[in-house]
Amino acid sequence: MKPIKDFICLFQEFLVDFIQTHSEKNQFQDILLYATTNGGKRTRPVLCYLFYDLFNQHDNKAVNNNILLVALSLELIHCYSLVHDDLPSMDNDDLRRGQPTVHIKYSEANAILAGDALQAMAFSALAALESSLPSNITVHLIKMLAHASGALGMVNGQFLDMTLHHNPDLQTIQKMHAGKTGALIKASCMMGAIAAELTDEKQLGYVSDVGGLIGQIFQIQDDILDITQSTDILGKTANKDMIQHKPTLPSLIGVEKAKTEVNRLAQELFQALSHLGGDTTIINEFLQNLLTREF
Ligand code: GRG
Repeated sequence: MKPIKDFICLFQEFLVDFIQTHSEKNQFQDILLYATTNGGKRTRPVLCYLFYDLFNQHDNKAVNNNILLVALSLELIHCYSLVHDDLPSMDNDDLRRGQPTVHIKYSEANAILAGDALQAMAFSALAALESSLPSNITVHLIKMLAHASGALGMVNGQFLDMTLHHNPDLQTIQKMHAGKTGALIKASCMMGAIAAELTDEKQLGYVSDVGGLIGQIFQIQDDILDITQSTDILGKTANKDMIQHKPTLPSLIGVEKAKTEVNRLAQELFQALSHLGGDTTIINEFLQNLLTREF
């Protein structure tokens, strides 16, 4: 397999090329490129690639077009969600990845349109798999992305977030997180495995467990970092949850207990990972890095 940083380089080139060939060369294309190439960590594409590589049985272990398309579909959905989340009617943020948010730089109407276009483009990326993957797998991937990103996944999580009352219980917060952040992260792991043509239900169940735990950890870390890290390092406004009186796990139980919860979930995660078999060294390393992330 290629080291993660090589995959990310290939992925960035592929993303730019896909956007340039799927939009007119005008200012709108510049906005789409701004929204997608302004320094994201590419966590979802990398997870997708790692799980693809773990289950890929073909001799050719090179990064191929198929996995780049699947990884791209996830990142396009993620970028659209960030552009819309930053809008004044949602989280109302001026800064993302250390730069002005899309609506600040290009206007609110353009940010809405860019999010819309990125969402549609994600499904074009998956539809392009038709010529090189069995059609049942292509349809499975399209259904999975629609489920994870739509009214049963990310959008519902965002709705719950926006309508949360002031004193939610832990269960409500967990449900909101599972939708808003967890659904797409879990889908990233699952879609990598499915693109590698994994069909064993038991194995897919383990991948789903691992993806679910990564999603939970990722969100709690995000909420801890919001409190403990500076705006400069985060690249987005720090202390946003407190300013907006948004209930999060660390605001409910305190930062130290939230860190203990991350450690507990991490142990569960590595336990679940051990069920997968195969060589999980690189996945382990990537997850260790994710656990100590600073932004
Ligand atoms: C607007 C439909 C709609 C959904 C928005 C993504 C989202 C749902 C809200 C963002 C709020 C937020 C900060 C969630 C925490 C987890 C998260 C998605 C963080 C951002 O993802 P990273 O850290 O971002 O992977 P980069 O910039 O690295 O791509």
